[in-house]
Amino acid sequence: MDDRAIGRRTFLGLVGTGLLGLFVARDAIDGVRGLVPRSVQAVLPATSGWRIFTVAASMPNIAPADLRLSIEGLVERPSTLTMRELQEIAPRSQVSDFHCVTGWRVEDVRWQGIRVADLLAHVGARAQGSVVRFISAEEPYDDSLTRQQASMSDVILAWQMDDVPLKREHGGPLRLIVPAMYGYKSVKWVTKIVVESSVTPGYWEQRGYDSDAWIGRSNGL
Ligand SMILES: Nc1nc2c(c(=O)[nH]1)N[C@H]1C(S)=C(S)[C@@H](COP(=O)(O)O)O[C@H]1N2
Ligand SMILES: [Mo]
Repeated sequence: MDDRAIGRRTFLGLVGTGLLGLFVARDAIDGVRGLVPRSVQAVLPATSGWRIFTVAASMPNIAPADLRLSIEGLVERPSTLTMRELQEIAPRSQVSDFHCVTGWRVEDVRWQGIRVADLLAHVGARAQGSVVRFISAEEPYDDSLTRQQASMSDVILAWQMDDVPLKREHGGPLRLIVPAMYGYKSVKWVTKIVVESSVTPGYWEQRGYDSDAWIGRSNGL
């Protein structure tokens, strides 16, 4: 059985069994906060502390070998990179905590990926490019960081989590990680990056959340 089959069976299994109950539970919690729409699905894994969030009816299913990351906009060298090409640029490991704005967090997650700053240097991001937008294969999810935020040393595009290839439900093969900000900035299933000169409000910003999603300092709603 290949990875895709496992992924699909796991997902369908979750849909078939516990998801309805979880919808109800989450609607109750989010009703208090009054914001997270019903379209958001949360699947609760047994003990890990993670909740799996998606906004579309099904998760993208991209094998690592099929990944094509395009980087365009205000860059000297617009590029489409394979996973192998991406992994050869400047791989880096880090340990960081992950906080969702709805209150859960996971501590000491081990990530491997590439610093966004290194990737921007690789494609020659231009000085006028003051905003970096990350677009998910899961439409219509996207989010942006200022160039300065994107250049923080722990902002990475990750392909490995806790020593295994990033799982599909966590945004594999490639997701953004922004440890200093709430999880909604950490776009899963990233397939496109655009360097721009002004902000396009992201999926959650269009629904009222702060663009500067600093943990403990942003609106959190
Ligand atoms: N494409 C996509 N990325 C996403 C989301 C999503 O629904 N779709 N949810 C965000 C939110 S609110 C959080 S807290 C984290 C959750 O990561 P996880 O699903 O790996 O637990 O992913 C973020 N990135
Ligand atoms: Mo979140």
